[in-house]
Amino acid sequence: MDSQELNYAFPQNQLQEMNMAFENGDFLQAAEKVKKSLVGINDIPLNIAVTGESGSGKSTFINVIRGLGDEDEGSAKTGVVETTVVATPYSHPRHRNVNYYDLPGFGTTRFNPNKYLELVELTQFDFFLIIASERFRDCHIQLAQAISSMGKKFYFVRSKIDADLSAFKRHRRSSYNEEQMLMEIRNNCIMGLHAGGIMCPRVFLLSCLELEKYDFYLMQETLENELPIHKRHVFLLSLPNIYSQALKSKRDYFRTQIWKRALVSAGKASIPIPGFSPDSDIDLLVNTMKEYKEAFGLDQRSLNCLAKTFDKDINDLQTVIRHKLVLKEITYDLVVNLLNRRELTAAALMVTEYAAGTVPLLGSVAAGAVAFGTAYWLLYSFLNDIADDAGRVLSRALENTG
Ligand SMILES: Nc1nc2c(ncn2[C@@H]2O[C@H](COP(=O)(O)OP(=O)(O)OP(=O)(O)O)[C@@H](O)[C@H]2O)c(=O)[nH]1
Ligand SMILES: [Mg+2]
Repeated sequence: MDSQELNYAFPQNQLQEMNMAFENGDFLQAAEKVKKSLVGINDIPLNIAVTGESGSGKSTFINVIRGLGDEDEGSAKTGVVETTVVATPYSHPRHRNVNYYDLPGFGTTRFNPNKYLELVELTQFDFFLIIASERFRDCHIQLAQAISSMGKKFYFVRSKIDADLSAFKRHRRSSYNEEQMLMEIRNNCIMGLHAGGIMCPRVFLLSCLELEKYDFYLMQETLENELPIHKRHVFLLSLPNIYSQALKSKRDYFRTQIWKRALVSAGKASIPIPGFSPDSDIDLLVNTMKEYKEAFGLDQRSLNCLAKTFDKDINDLQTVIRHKLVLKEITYDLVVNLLNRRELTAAALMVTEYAAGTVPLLGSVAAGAVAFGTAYWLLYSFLNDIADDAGRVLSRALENTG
């Protein structure tokens, strides 16, 4: 490992952040301070209201965005007959603090948006998603205006794009052009909202049957950018792993957090083993590694779901996993074994030395500093392996899906 690699693994901005944590204290005080700042991402509420006309695909969307199929446990009921009659919260299977509220569908005639919105406690929502299928209608404008006038943000989702495209394909055989069709649909929605006085509306074209296509990534990016920073990561981590950018964004986010977890877990260390004392926080490392595995969809439940979504065999998906550790159950004993590996110790010493160049106080508790480097390198390399394998599994799942 050279300094360039170290600089990549532990960028200067994170070292500076860590230096600031040491501002008024030694190693143990810094670890204590960082521990307090590690607000569980699972404590930050994110409430998203999903609304739109009956049958537009609200419940289906709520299922797919939570990585669930229509028949999975905890899924919202969907169907061709009207199904959702009261606002119902559906929490994310891994992030219970992320709730999608399935609002009742409304009819397209004699729609009274204010009366409709009285049914729900508006203030609790971070934003609204208006789901519309087929053509743009007056009720969409009225709803968008009512939501905006109450000071809430909305995003307009034009759903069932797959159905539109196949209809176009059938009817305009010789002149069919997918890009052109998508543009027409998008412009129709934007112009409709403009006509209703909504400036710069955010419009996304989606298909719940092929969520990874069309504007889903654009929607993810836009929502992420427009959410307050503390909610941004909660949202990102709750997204399904169905396109490679989501994997990359998750990996980048987790990377920025490694030094904090490593510092806290090493904060209790008093003698090196060769890094960790029995009272160091190995559980934190165990939980962090489990969290990575779930966030990247490589736990059994998520792999099953992915296999189902893309109609693939789970065993086949697993054949592309290169890092053996990724398939193992993450336990306390496994982590202790890993911490004792010689290769890890050598890398850990380099990380420690490198970090101490910017954070001199890191060495104030010598064993702690070694434990820090060990934990850092363990999490860093595991995260890389997981992200790498998750990418490979996704490519396999997407093979031959068109
Ligand atoms: N082709 C296609 N069908 C979809 C899509 N999304 C939903 N559907 C179908 O549309 C029908 C209605 O979907 P729901 O999710 O139940 O619609 P809803 O908006 O929750 O309906 P209500 O609860 O009655 O308001 C179901 O048969 C879905 O399978 C999509 O993206 N593409
Ligand atoms: Mg419904």
